[in-house]
Amino acid sequence: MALAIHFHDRLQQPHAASLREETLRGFAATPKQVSPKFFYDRRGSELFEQICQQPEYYLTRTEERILADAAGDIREIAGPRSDLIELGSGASRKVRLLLEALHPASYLGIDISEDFLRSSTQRLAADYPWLEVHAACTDFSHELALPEDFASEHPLVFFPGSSIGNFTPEEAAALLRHLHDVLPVGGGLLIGVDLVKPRAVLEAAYNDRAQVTAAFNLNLLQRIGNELDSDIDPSRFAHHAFFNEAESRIEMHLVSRQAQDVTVEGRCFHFDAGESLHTENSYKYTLHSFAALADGAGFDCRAQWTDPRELFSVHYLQR
Ligand code: AVJ
Repeated sequence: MALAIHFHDRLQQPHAASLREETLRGFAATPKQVSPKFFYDRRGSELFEQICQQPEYYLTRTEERILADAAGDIREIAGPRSDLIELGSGASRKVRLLLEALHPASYLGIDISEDFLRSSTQRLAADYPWLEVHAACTDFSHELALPEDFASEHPLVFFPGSSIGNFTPEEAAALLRHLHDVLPVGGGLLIGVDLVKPRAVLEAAYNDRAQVTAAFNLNLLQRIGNELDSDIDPSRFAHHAFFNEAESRIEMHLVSRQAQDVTVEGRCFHFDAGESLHTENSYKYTLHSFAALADGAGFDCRAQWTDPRELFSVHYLQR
């Protein structure tokens, strides 16, 4: 049997070019920074899957539990749906619960990591022969362009994993507003959002004992070394992650272990000893603060689910 994946190359982004431009711009900025979207080359996507299995990283496990428990509710409140669109689909594990609960006719996975997207959508197509599977490799952080032959009257967008946390609240509001505007009336958004909690629990999740998160963070430098003309040496940097309570976000940094000069694409950048390269923000919301954000973007907040410890939340928003 042929597994027909509709792969929408047309939507592809010029990755190499944007990595080059954004790295040069970020290294020249004060403080130095690079966008977390560049974590996800193949190795980075694999490391992220490993992070999700670490005992300290409660997010994935808890979200899966919430979705499994809420599947019946979700079917009642959000279903029936003809098309399911997943943003940041990664390994596409959690969406299986929704595919089984909602039984949509088609699925569109959108992710920035191309080969990861290909293999995970292929597995979905193999496991769900009744499902029409589409894949689009694109950076949806600026604009969500849907393939033309994916016109959908009853779409449900699934945005799991608290990936919305990578955006500042202002950017998150703009992204939600954009999603609201591209959805037809009645269209739904099911979104996973990590919650504020005691510092020790948050910081442990981003400083796992097996140091997978450290490897994930440092892999960004490896990627810069692999894909760009650069002499950057990851062993000269250290992983640093902490909760910035005033901003309600985990921050991840790569701290220069020594004073050093790094060359990228013919340009030289100086790092002082202890100077940091800011690689990620992961914002944490309360049930109330997220509902207010969604409401401000024009959505109708129809339902929220959480776990007994209120570690994580899933929200159903409707246009
Ligand atoms: C995919 C953005 C939700 O912020 O928890 C995991 C990425 N970074 N460990 C998160 C991540 C470090 C993750 N998100």
